[in-house]
Amino acid sequence: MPTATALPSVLQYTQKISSAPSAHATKSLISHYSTSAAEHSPTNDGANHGSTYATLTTPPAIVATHFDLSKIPTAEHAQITRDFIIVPNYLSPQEHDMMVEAATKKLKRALGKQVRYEDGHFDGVITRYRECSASDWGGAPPAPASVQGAEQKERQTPGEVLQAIKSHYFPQDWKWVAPHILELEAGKGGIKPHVDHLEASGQVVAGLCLGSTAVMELIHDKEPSKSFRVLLPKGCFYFQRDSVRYQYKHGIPIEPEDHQFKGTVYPKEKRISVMLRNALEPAHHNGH
Ligand SMILES: O=C(O)CCC(=O)C(=O)O
Repeated sequence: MPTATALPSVLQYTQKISSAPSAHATKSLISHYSTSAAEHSPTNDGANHGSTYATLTTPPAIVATHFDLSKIPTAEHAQITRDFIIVPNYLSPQEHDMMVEAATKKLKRALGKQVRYEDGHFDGVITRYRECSASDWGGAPPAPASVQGAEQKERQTPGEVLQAIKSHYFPQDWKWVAPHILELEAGKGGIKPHVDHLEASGQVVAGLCLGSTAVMELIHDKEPSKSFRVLLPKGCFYFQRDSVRYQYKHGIPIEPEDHQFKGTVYPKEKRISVMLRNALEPAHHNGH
C-alpha cells in the first residue's frame, strides 16, 4: 500500500499444518507458529482459499505485546491465541480516518444531528454509547482479479475494507449479519462483560477499532478466576471465535482507572468499533 505501514499478511497468522482440519480438530493441533518458506511462497497470494481460517493464530510477537495471559494456565495459552486473533495496524492511517468519517456520518444520519449517548442498553450491558447498523457496507463487490489478495491495496470505502476482511480471513461461503457501529463516549463509555447472543450470530465476533486504544477484558463464564486482557490499538482488526466466543465473557472496563493493561492505564477517549458477525448456521454452531 502507498503508506509506510505495511498491512499484515494473513500468512503471518497461519500455522503450518498438513491438512485443513475442522475447527474442532484444530484445537489439538495448535502447537507452534511457523514461518516456513512454504507459507511465504510467491504462489500464495495471501487470500483465504478455504483452508486458512482453521489454521490462523496470533503470532507470538503480537501475543507478547497485546495479551496479558497472566491469569490463564500456560497450557491454555495456545487455545486462547488461536481463538482470539489481533491484527494491529490492519488499517492504514488513511483508511482509519476514512472509516471514522464514514462511521460518524452514519451515526449522525441514523440518530439525528444531535450527539446522543444512551445511558444504558436495554439489558444494561453498554454504558454511554450510541450505535447503529450499517447494512449497506456489507455488499461491496470483490476487488478486480489483478488486485485480489494484494493486501497492499489501499481501500477507499468501508465496504471495501469489510469485504477485504471477509475474503482474507474467513471462508468465502460464510454469510454475515449487517455490520454494526458502536461509539463509546470518552470517559464513562464501556461494556460490561457479556457473551454475545448465542442465537443471533455464529462463532465469530470481529471488530475494527477506531479512534483510540481500548483494553478488552475476557472472563471465563464458569471459572471467573480465569481472565485475560487484550490491548486493542486504534486501527487494529480483531476477532474472537469458538472457545473464546462461547466460554468467555468480553467487555471494556467502564471505570477509567480500570482501563489498564499490564499496569498502564489507557485514557478512555472516544472510541468507535465496527463489528462484524457471521450468520448463525447449524453447521457452524459448535455448541459449548
Ligand atoms: O467494541 C468492541 O470492540 C466490542 C463490542 C462488543 O462487546 C460487542 O459488540 O459484543
